[in-house]
Amino acid sequence: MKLTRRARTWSVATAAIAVVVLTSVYCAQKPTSTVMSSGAGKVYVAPGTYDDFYAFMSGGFSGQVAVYGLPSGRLLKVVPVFSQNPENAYGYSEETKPMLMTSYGFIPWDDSHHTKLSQTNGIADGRWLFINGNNTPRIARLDLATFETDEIIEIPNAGGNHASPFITMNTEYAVASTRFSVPIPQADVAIADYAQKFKGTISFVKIADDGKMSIAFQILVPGYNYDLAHSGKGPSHGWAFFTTYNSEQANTLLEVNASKNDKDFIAAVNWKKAEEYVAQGKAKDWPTKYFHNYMDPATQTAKSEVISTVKVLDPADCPGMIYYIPTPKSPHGVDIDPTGEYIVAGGKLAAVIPVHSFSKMVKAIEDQAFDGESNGIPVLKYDAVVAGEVQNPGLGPLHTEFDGNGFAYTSAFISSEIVKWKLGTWEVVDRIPVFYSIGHLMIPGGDTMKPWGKYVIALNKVTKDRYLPTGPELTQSAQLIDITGNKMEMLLDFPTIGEPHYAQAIPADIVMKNSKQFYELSANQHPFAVKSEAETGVERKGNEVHVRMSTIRTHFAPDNIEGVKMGDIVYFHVTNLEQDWDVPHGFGILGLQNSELLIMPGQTRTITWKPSREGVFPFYCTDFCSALHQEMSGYVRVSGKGSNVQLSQNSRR
Ligand code: K7E
Ligand code: CUA
Repeated sequence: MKLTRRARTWSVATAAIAVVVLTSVYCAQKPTSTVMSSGAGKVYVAPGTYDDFYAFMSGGFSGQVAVYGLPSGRLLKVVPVFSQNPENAYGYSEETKPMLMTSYGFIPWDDSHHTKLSQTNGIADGRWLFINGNNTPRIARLDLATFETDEIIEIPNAGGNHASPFITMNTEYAVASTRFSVPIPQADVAIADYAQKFKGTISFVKIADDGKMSIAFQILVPGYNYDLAHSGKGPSHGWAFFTTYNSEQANTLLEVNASKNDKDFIAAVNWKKAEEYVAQGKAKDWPTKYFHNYMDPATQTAKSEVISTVKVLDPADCPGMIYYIPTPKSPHGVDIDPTGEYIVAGGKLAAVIPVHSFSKMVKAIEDQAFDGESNGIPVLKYDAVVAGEVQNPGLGPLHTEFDGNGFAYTSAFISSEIVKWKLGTWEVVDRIPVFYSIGHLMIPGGDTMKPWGKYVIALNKVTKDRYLPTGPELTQSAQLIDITGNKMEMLLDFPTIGEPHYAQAIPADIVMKNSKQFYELSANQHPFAVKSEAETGVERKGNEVHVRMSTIRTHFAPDNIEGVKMGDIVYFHVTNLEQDWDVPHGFGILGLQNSELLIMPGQTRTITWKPSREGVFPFYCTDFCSALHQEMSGYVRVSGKGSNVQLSQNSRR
């Protein structure tokens, strides 16, 4: 019976694919493979066994990070970063709301593109994951012991934090630059004055030994668009590289007006020199306002600091700090090979992939091999810096990663393929179609000094005809490709959350050994924490009712509360008394306007509720925690404003 049904499903699916193949513009590239292809064994992770890698994919406009296992493509967790998430009350609970505070107010979403793992000696170390908020400029840090967002810092003087957060090889800095130039400092000016009044900034965000971020300094740069970045490594450690487009400084119809110049630039920034200039007092303290939000580990509550000044360096005062490398044409990605010598640009409108040489760049600077300057910044001679050009690299090259064996892999957006080429000879040695319109690609460790290789993942923008249709919006998609042989081999398609721009992966054992199983109840210093049911209770402060509640399999304490009145705001401070792995409890009450709570063992979480009518309101645990989960419930009685029902509860049993 089962088999028959399955066979029928397959034949329907096959017929559907046949129709699509006949009608699709992509049909020429469509492979005939099915689940029975040779890739199946290579991605099969048997039930009860683990994947080899964690892959951290940006969620794009979902503002989240999605964690997948490789090679299976199984979704392990979605971590909310810039977006509120009612699944676990992130951004709704009183403890996490401050994480989303910015100088623009409370911003519960963002467009996040680039995940970056912390590094030690140029190798991903599994401590933290960083990710940018593009729209409201921010950088977040996730703690990989808990897979939770631990810190978010706002980037001032920026008009979109796209080229971010590109970590230096010992996690000294996360570098970031503004995608859009804007008046800096912001001002009410005519948009037509773009070329005179708009500027960009490049920011260096210092990362302390405990992970804490602070803005060390910013560099004021000409008003181009700064697209992507990578920090140097090995010999190029101490430098960071940023692509630019719109060196035309157009402020309208950029598709035409920012595509005129044959070459734009890669900005090469000597940040060690910048540090010296800061130490010499060359930076000016500019008034500004930005938020720095971080989890206080003792109370498990996010705190917001508002910072009112930032150090700004002007290249005019700082010779030798920044150079432009001419690069065809409107380059998107800039990627540094594992040796730190080659600087690969993804010139999305260029016919070749230009590869610059770091050592030639240093020599060109010594020799003063300049081609004039652009808005005060010296422009190096292209021929003095370029190491080679990859011919026939596919149309619309965007991003490059490396396998550590001397090969580079570049995504080509327009021709929907990954092109493999050899560093040094620049010859293309293999290419594979991807489905469709690839943006980033990712090799585990593929932008570090020690790629783990094995796979390349294509992160695709379009999936037309690859999956069962789901209405106007189709799933986003990743594809897993084996790169262990001479020829790339397509293994697996799997859907992703949001739009995955970039991703990073790391061997599982580096991360899983640090994984936290629960929070120590004895270390919980939350002001409304309870360590036992004896400490639970209710308290009125004006129209605020504070409930100190505990939860443990399989009851709440208290579970009957009376004396709440219309006009009150009830704060449910719920402590999960469990000290065991994988036993969160939930909390929801009829008519709760914001979100349920999900409370990890040992943690205290607070949600507020404003009763909207008189009556008796059930609350219950939302997470099926035990055989008596359905019994985990209680009632709150809400009386009229003038009622004389006394505030009471039944917990101290
Ligand atoms: Cu190419 Cu935002 Cu890194 Cu997307 S970006 S693809
Ligand atoms: Cu606790 Cu269900």
